This record gives sequence, structure tokens and C-alpha cells, in this order.
Amino acid sequence: MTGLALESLGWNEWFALQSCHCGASDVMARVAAVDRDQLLLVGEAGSFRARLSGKYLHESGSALQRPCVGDWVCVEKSAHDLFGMVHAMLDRKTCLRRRAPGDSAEYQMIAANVDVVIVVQSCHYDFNLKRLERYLVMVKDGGAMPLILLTKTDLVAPDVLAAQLDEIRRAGITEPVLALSNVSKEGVDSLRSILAPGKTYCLVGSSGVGKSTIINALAGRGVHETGDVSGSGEGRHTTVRRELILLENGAMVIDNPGMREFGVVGAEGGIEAGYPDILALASQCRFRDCSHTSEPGCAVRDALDSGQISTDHYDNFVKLRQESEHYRMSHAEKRKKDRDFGRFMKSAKKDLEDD
Ligand SMILES: Nc1nc2c(ncn2[C@@H]2O[C@H](COP(=O)(O)OP(=O)(O)OP(=O)(O)O)[C@@H](O)[C@H]2O)c(=O)[nH]1
Ligand SMILES: [Mg+2]
Ligand SMILES: [Zn+2]
Repeated sequence: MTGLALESLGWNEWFALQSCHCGASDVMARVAAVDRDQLLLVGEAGSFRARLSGKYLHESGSALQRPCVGDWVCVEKSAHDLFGMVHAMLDRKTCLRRRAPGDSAEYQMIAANVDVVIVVQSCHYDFNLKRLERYLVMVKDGGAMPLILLTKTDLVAPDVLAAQLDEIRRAGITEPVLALSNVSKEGVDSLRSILAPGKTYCLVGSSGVGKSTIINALAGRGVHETGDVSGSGEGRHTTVRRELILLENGAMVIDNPGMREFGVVGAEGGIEAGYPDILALASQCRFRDCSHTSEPGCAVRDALDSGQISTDHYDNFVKLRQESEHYRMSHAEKRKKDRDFGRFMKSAKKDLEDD
């Protein structure tokens, strides 16, 4: 990328208000890619590489506090330096994060300062309402707007696609939905037309649903240039890194490797945003801590019985709630175990000293 006005990279008042804390010789730049300890930044001077300053590394407690794709950073760079030096990261307006792989309650950043997250599912085998709802909860929890995109419409009969769209609406999902085929190109222009200059879009979804193919179509690139080619030799162009790409019309898109697991820990905020109808009913339950599963006087169950809310919608709500409870609990249990272990170490040490 060549030099650009910061506004065209998504810069606005919200970030400008924070940047006054940065050093006088610092400039602002946006993270386009992260490659281990190196960052690819883009700013008014164009794109350049940078590293985190030792002080920054030392002071940033967790991986979440270190820049990811989409973040804005304060960076110092003189003309003769090969690398810029990042001194600080601005607060994130939105974030997209998931539970780290494995059974931990840790978060992993996917992207920052994304305006719209495009949740991609293929209508050929990949379509799954429950997974879709999980993605939506995750997106809303981070403050971005979701857009649902169904791909590979060339591989299914029109009535199959219609049934999927119907299923989405019947589940009470009101987010915009687009469908397209990268083969027939039907729907590609509709997607292109809604991407606005200066806004950032991030594509998420299972591996193989066509995320990179879409970005290539939007960017006017050939299929074989798809991101980084996997070393598996299978001829598949599996995306291995996240990268912010500037489209010709001025919109920015972030590609993502397909996600196998997209946890919901701490997604209560997203549950609130995704199930406003159920939460409104919940305020009328007899018990304040009603779990909406078996208590008497439960307004949610009443609405379920009378058909006011659908069984699928209710089931997903209960399942998400239980899941997020479960992870919060296991995190608390883990912390308790750590504390107990700490006590054990202390007393063991004391025993040694006493001997
Ligand atoms: N029939 C059909 N095939 C498609 C369509 N879109 C993508 N494909 C094919 O699906 C395969 C996977 O596409 P990718 O764009 O690499 O998928 P991805 O979502 O980026 O996958 P990851 O990078 O692994 O997450 C490729 O062989 C594409 O040619 C479509 O609309 N119709
Ligand atoms: Mg890809
Ligand atoms: Zn209830």
C-alpha cells in the first residue's frame, strides 16, 4: 500500500482523542498484518515494517494487549530506520476475539476496529443455524455489526437456499443476509455495492467456504494468488495469516483462516444483543435468578408454550447461556486450583525451612 490519508484507513475522532497521549515524534499507523514479532503497518508514509518497543512488550501483560490486525498504534520511525518502533496501541473501538483453542478461558484476538464482520457459511453442506448463532453472539459481543453471507449457491437448488433463508428468519435472526456464488458470480456485485470506503470488513467462517475467493473477486485478483498458499501440497489455498487488504473502492477487508472452534466464553453481552425478546420476557419471571428451564412462574417458558418464541430460538438461548456459565465456572475453578497450589507451595517451602 502506498501513502494514504489516515481517514481512508478508518481513522476518526474516536481514535484522535486518544492519540494526544503519544510521543511528539510518533506517527499513527494501522496494523495490516502481524508476523510473529514483526508488524506490517500502513500510514501516511505508506506501508512499512515495525517492532514493539521493549518497554511496550514489558508493560503489555497479556497477548490481548499486543497489536493485532486492524489496531492503531503510535510508532516512531525515522527515514533511515528499517523498522519502526511501536510505543503504544490505541484503545479498540470494536474487537473480534475467540476463546483460545483448548479448554482454557483465555481469549485470542482475531481482529480489531472492524466495522462489519461478514459471517460466511456455504449453503452446500456447511450451513448450520446453531453455529451461525454462535458467530452472531461473538460478533455483537465485540461491538461490530454482523452480516450473514451464504456462498456456493451454484451448488444447491434454489429451494434449498430458500429453505435456509427461511430457517434463519424463523430463528428470529434479523441481520442482513446475502447469498452469492463465486462461480456464477451471482450476488458478487450486491456484496461489492454495500462495502463502503474507509470501513473495515472482516470475513469469518469455516475453512473452505470461499472467504479468500470472495476477497480475490472483490480485489480483482486471480484465484491462484489467494493469500498464502498452504504447504500441504493439496492444491488448496488455505489462508494462514490475517491481512488487511485495501480494495479499489476504498473499503478494507480482512481475510481469516477458517475457524474450527469459536467459543462463547464471556459472551453475555452478545447474548443480550442476540436475544432481546427473551431477556424482555425474563424480567417478568417470578424468580430473579430464573434459569428459564424448570422454575414455576417462568415467563420465558410460558412464551415458549404459547408459541410466541420458537423452540430453536429458546434452545439456542439456553445452550449459549449454559455454555458461557460453564466456561466462567471452569475459569474460576482453575483460578482456585492455582491458589490452592500456591498455598501448597508455600507450606511445602515452609516445611523445608522448618526442617
Ligand atoms: N462451487 C463453488 N466453489 C467455490 C465457491 N467459492 C469458493 N469455491 C471453492 O471452494 C474452495 C475453497 O475456497 P477458499 O476461498 O479457499 O475458502 P476459504 O474460506 O478462504 O478457506 P480457508 O482459507 O481454509 O479458511 C476453492 O476450491 C474455491 O474455488 C462458490 O461460490 N462455488
Ligand atoms: Mg482462505
Ligand atoms: Zn424464567
